[in-house]
Amino acid sequence: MKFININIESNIAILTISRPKYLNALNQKLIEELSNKLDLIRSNEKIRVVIISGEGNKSFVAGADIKEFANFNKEEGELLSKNGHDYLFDKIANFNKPVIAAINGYALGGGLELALACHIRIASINAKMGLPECSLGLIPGYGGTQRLVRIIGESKASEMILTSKIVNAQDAEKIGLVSSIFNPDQLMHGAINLANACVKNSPKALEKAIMCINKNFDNMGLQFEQKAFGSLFATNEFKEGVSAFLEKRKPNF
Ligand code: DAK
Repeated sequence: MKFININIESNIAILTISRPKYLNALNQKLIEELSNKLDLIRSNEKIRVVIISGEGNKSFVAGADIKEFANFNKEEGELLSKNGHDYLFDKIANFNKPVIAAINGYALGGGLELALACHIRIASINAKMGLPECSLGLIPGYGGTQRLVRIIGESKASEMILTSKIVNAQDAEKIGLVSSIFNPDQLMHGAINLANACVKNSPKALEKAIMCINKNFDNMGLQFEQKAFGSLFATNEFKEGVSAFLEKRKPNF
């Protein structure tokens, strides 16, 4: 199965997440493939910037694949969280080149967390973003409780996480969740313009700047999040939340 398309345009690698039937939800194979592609890009000096987007005009990534983790227990949940961090989310956050998320529709749960791990986020005006995990009996497990707070501040982040609120592109720009918004047909053009602005700069300076920007980030918080995430897999509320999604009904907590 091939879930990631890669296009190289001069010094820019455009990675498109392609599982449109499921709104590009992240399963383990997709995470592994994206991780492998990033490993190849890391050591390719010709590539100076990465853009990540989703296939189609409806979704960037609608979250982690709920069907895949529906029957996980606590240990499997914790392991899934750790693997996701190591293979993908931390890899992107600490990447040696700028990574731009071009959010072209739904960025929910793990999908928004993927965008939060990127260094720059832009969105199309039809994008919708949120961390609805608490509505499934879970918490954001791929760094969302840490990175969202850091990016938009505790007040707005707590509101989004605790109410499972979904924000539109205009509000996301206002609160600094994305740096700019575009008409859908202009989004990739906007991302490439940003990428070209980075390409003009010194690659070594960009790598160090990313390291410095990340320096204050608290890894203890991420580890704590992994444990808390895993522990929820042992609860009946998680089973109810996920069953409700699969049965297309509202959960009864
Ligand atoms: N997982 C699996 N399938 C998904 C999905 C998802 N996150 N989102 C959508 N799909 C599937 C739908 O089930 C449907 O499949 P079929 O029923 O056709 O088989 C297909 O994609 C089309 O979706 P809809 O028919 O629902 O499309 P609508 O336009 O009606 O609605 C929607 C679009 C985005 C509002 C809706 O699909 C939706 O609410 N999706 C779920 C959004 C969500 O709750 N996302 C957060 C998921 S929880 C972890 C760390 C983090 C996480 C997990 C693990 N570890 C550390 C282990 C993160 C968790 C999440 O991301």
